[in-house]
Amino acid sequence: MSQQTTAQPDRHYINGEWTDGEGDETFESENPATGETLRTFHRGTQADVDAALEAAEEAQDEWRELSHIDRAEYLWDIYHELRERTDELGEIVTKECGKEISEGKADVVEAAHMVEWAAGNARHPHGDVVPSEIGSKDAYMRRKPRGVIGCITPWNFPVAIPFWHMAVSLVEGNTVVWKPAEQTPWCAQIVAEMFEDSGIPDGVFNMVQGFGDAGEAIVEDERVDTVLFTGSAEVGQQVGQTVAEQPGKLAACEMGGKNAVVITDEADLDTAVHSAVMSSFKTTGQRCVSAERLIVHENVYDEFKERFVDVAENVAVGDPLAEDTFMGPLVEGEHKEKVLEYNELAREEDVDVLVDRDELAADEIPDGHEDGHWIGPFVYEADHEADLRCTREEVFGPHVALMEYSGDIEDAVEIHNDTEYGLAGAIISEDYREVNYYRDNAEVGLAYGNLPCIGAEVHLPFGGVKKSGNGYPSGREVIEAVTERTAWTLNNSKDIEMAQGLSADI
Ligand code: UN1
Repeated sequence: MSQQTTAQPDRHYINGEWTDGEGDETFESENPATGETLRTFHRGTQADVDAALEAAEEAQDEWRELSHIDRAEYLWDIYHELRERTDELGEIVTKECGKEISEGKADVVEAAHMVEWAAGNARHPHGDVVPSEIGSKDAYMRRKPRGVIGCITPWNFPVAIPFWHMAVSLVEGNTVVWKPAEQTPWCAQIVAEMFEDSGIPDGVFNMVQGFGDAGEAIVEDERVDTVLFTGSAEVGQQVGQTVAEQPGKLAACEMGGKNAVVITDEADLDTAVHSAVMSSFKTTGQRCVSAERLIVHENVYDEFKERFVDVAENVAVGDPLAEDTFMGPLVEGEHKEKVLEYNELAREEDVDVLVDRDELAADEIPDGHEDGHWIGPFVYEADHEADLRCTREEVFGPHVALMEYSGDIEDAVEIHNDTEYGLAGAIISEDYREVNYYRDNAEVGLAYGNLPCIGAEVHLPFGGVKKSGNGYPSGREVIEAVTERTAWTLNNSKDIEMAQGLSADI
């Protein structure tokens, strides 16, 4: 594994070379649990993105000539490395983004699954062969790579999400330019080292470290054929707009949510409490699929509230490297400020606060972790009818509203869907009619029954509706965003016969 043993900052990986890039600024990555600086990196500029795109374009012709199986060979090497180094890399994920250690490792495992899926598909290709309406014709669909794929990824899954974007793109014959999140550059450095070790041809994979300006340079450049973006709704909307102004370019964006779990009066309350705690507090609420609304039937409301509040009061917040920690810190100080502001907004909006762990008790913060970005659960009761900002806007933290409903499943789903977002959600009920009603009517891309609304598997589509996204930059659906489909029709006769009864007489 790379150790930053000298004072030299880590570099970008462009055209098969490690480079300082054109800029002279550097930035640091921080351990959010301790505040310590982990490593220093060169900050990418537009000129670096330009060099990376030039390399990616150059590499296109030879890369697309290889078979899927030959391209997948490079990814199999990476797959084995991810598997062999899961514990070590999981620890680095935890150190750099603060997720507790089982989550750090799961991030690496999810990356391995994605690579396995993409590379495995090379041996198990699917296609469309369709009968022509004319007996003497054959017709089928051929996929071709779109070209250069720009990948912009978030910090909360710093290993898995880059592979969501890149594994399928590369196997399908595209070349990539990747701008990782500025909060997790060390994880990105290691991923880039894996590509280097795999011996993938120069220019096929390029990585430029940096901030939003480097991401913007990718989105704006006409050499990029598809942009894959996972991140905030605000930035995703800008990406979508910029790309829409460039004819022929595509964007697949997956953004945030104001996700909800519906708990009906047919729910098993053990399942309900467990699912709600996982949905709201795992990853300290920092998944785009995390739940910030719990919609609970009046008949079970009081009992659920008592049990949920009890767990929220006691759930272990602390050193993410310790095995018994449930919630690590928030990713950075600026983000903690934002979450605290939303908690304050909720108080100003006059909700009933049930759990307030903004200030952790001194004995909850482990020694040596005083500078971490700590926060505990914030739980409150809010009336859906009151239409409060705190129940409408995404917070991305352990901030959750309990909302009581009366009536039947239709009433619950109406509240569930009354949001601009539509990423993930869950229903907890033992009544299959309610569960099926939810499945068919919940306006979300990821719906769960008797489960938390987090924890998707990579071989399923992952994306949202409404403000949560305009495509699927993940799982098997990436193939649609990174390939052109040519409809190929071949005449097996000497005569030309046309479809739709069109006359071919001349
Ligand atoms: C995210 O929420 O930002 O479904 C990604 C999950 C993970 C991926 C989450 N597999 O919870």
